[in-house]
Amino acid sequence: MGWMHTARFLTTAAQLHHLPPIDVPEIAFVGRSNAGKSTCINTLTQQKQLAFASKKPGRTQHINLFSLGKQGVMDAVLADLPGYGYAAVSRSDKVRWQQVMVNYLVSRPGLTGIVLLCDPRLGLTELDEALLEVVRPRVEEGLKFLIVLTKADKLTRAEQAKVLSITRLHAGGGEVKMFSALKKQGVDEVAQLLWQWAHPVKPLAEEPPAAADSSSPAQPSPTSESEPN
Ligand SMILES: Nc1nc2c(ncn2[C@@H]2O[C@H](COP(=O)(O)OP(=O)(O)O)[C@@H](O)[C@H]2O)c(=O)[nH]1
Ligand SMILES: [Mg+2]
Repeated sequence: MGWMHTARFLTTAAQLHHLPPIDVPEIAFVGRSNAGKSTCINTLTQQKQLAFASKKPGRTQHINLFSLGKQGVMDAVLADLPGYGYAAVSRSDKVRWQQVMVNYLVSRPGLTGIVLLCDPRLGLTELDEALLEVVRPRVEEGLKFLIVLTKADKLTRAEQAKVLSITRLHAGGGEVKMFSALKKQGVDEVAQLLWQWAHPVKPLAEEPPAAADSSSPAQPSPTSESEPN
């Protein structure tokens, strides 16, 4: 989807309070280290340098923000949070990082949705479940939530169907989608959903009165400039 391809590096921060305030919807990508998060972001945005930006020395434990939207019209932000559960990290670093992540997920203003990346061969691990618990109150208040099961190409059709239904039982009101960067499976579906999160349809009550429609002949509107593609 063209919209996702507009992603470009915005800023990086080690602490929540160092992040700039953002006045457009923000969508966070989280997941265990090695779950396939970088590959997923690269595939969705068609830009290898984005995940590269997240890998630069000193930024591996940072929250990296990427802006979305045509030149000069940022309409959403992607936040890439470092993976958790990586064994070769000291305990104190793990605890410090978990605090940054929990603070972010609980209190970041403008956070509109969370994408949790998960390797379906592992399923939701203890750390993923802990994260689900942390965000549950915000999800109940309307925060969007999607679990992306990565590396689908490693599973048979039957295995995919099974892990999808099991994960849906644990998704707590969120959606679950299968994804393969290798086979480009689920790419358009995920991109479409994120577009919808960032561009919610206004409730009918806020639309102008429909009465004008019957009195004036309908004019075909000029081609919209805000199409996703
Ligand atoms: N077969 C397959 N391997 C994948 C896929 N996505 C990621 N991987 C591999 O999984 C490993 C971890 O991916 P990476 O994106 O670095 O994970 P991250 O630590 O969550 O950012 C790498 O070896 C990737 O090549 C996929 O869709 N299919
Ligand atoms: Mg990564």
